[in-house]
Amino acid sequence: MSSTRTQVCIIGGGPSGLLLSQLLYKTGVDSIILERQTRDHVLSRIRAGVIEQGMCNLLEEAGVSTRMKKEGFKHNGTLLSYGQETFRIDFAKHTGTPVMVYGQTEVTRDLYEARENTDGKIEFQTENVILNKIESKNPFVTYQIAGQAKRIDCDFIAGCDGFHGVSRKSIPDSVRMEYEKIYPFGWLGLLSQTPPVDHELIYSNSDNGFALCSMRNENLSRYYLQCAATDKVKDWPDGAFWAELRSRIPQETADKLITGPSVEKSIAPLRSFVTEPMRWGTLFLCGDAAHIVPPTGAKGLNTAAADVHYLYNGLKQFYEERDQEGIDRYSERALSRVWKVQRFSWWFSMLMHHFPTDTPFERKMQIAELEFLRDNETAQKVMAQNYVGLPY
Ligand code: RFL
Ligand code: PHB
Repeated sequence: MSSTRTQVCIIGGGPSGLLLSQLLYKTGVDSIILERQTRDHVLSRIRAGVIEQGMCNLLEEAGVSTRMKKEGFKHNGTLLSYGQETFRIDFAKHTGTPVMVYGQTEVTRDLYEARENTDGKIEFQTENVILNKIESKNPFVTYQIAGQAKRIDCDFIAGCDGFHGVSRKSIPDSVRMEYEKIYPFGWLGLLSQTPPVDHELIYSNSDNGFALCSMRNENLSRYYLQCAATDKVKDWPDGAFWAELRSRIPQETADKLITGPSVEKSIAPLRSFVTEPMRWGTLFLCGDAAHIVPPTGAKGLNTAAADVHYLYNGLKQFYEERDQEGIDRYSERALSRVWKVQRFSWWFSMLMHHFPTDTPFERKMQIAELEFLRDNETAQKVMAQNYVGLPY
């Protein structure tokens, strides 16, 4: 078995793992990333599109914000619609802070390039990753690449391997608490090389269900439809998608919609999930490995970045000052913010979707809440503060 040593072994080469590795590199801490897939596979996943200011700052600190600043779009508000009614939540007025529209795929590409330019160590196509002795001072990770057994000894392990990874399950069942809510529908996403229907995002609650009009750039649009949890992509040819989208947005907007062939289409389930604690011995969970939010409000990637912020600062404090306070309080700090973001994503999801069990009363409640939000500046401010991102 070939073996090596690093300070922090990072499981997962998605945005959490890459950002943590790049920030650690900047502060002189050595890490190795183990990624189950190929680089191309990771970069083929179309996911989040909205980045909070806090994450933008972290990307800047990591030295990977040049392209985002050039090609990303600052949004100072978002539109909410129900029936034929549309109103705007003004981020600039209520918080003084915009959000950045720049795809997760691009963030990940920038991070891979930065790691490659600085001789970052990333092992792709790792199999059978096992976390060993995580409760001791001498943890190690074993894995295989193309059948060859390998071992990494380290000080700490960062579990950045997403919802289906191995890290979370390495925390004993007896200490791990999991909180979950499954929503009885999914989101069908479509990417098309067409100009966005509006210069801002539109979240729409219609009689036919939820729809979202989003974008990546002037000629790349991302649209979503609430769909049945059992639907398959093949059930939704492009024509059916566009017709359904038109029926779920106000007529004025539907009239402006420019359609075209899809370049990607996928269905994501909706789930709220949190695991506690986020640290066990030398293992620290980060991002989707520890929690999932429904995408309403675009918080998945941003919450992953907030975890990276707390963990990176804790590790920096440990290596630079030999002070354990940051790592000892990592789980508590991260979870305090995670639960607030869970609340916002849950609230916004409940407000905007149709639930199969909804009675006409629940529908009336949604409309009353949307009208309250439309007319009440304080409610708009609360929404804006959550949408642009809670402080770290
Ligand atoms: P990721 O991106 O899932 O990356 C984890 C990485 O770990 C690898 N991995 C392993 N590597 C080694 N050994 C193992 N045993 C491993 N098991 C897994 C995986 O291959 C992967 O590369 O987690 P990370 O880095 O924490 O980043 C989190 C974000 O990706 C996530 O929060 C968001 O993308 C969530 N999300 C969305 N968020 C939004 O804000 N807006 C969206 O529109 C949006 N759409 C989505 C999404 C998540 C989706 N998933 C997870 C199914 C759409 C989908 C389909
Ligand atoms: C996206 O553009 O993919 C996106 C934007 C906002 C969301 C979810 C997804 O709330």
